[in-house]
Amino acid sequence: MPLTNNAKVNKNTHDTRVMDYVSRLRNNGYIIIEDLVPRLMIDQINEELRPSFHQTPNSEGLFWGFQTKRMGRVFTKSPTSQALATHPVILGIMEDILGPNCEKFQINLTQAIRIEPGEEEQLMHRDDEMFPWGHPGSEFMINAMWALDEFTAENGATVVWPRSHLKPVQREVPQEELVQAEMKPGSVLIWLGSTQHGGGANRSRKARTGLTISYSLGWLRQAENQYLAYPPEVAREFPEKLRELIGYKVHRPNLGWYEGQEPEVLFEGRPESLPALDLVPRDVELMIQEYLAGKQVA
Ligand SMILES: O=C(O)CCC(=O)C(=O)O
Ligand SMILES: [Fe+2]
Repeated sequence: MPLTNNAKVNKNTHDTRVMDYVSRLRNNGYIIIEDLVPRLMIDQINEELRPSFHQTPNSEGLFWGFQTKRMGRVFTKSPTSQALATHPVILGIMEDILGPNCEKFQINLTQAIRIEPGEEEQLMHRDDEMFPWGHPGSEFMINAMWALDEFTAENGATVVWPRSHLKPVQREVPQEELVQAEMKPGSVLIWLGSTQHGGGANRSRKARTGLTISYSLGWLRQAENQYLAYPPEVAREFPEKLRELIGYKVHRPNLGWYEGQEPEVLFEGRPESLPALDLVPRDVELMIQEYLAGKQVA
């Protein structure tokens, strides 16, 4: 008998705004939500990230570029960015699309991306290409790119191929179908893991900065190793929802435990030995109870 919770129903919040975003996202493969957070919050995030950007060398790779800076561990570098990750509209969208295929979705990575002048257009790709298992129609992950700067066609706004999530992946893409996510700071571009896109070329004189926070099914490996990025002594300071999203909560049944317990026990120190617990969903617990009761009667 499988211990997975197939009976799970969609826990959508039924927020009509979220439902409208979800339907556009499913149709077009991407959406832009204008001004989702105030400009002041973005100013604060930029301020917090300034020293880290200053220290970070350019990325080195044909895919990640040579005139681009990329930084992980963003929640420690910018505490204010934590609220972007747990924004209720974003979580509502993730719950609706990823929720039905996992017990809980998770954060896949954080990356602040600064495309410097002179950077070329990134290879068009799907973010879910790292998962070597095609499963058309079900999304593994979804990406949210928060504009920390003005995103313009000239400075490298993300290039998106609308509706490409409905087609096989291809590198030569029809230029006339591409759109660029021009948006103001505080707006967010969201695209499906199966939507083809890439960073734009920066033909301006100023850098373009964005913050990606992506989410994935809770039973997949995360791209950015969240437990190394945020070990228990760091994560214990985070809000509870964020700790859960980065993985300090078991994905039931039985994925991600520490000594058979919820990893959050580590926030209280490192106990020498602990009893292993059944970490299964309630319906599985009931099923086991019923099975054992039936055996006793027989
Ligand atoms: O920087 C961007 O606009 C997009 C970057 C991207 O898609 C990636 O690195 O996977
Ligand atoms: Fe990407």
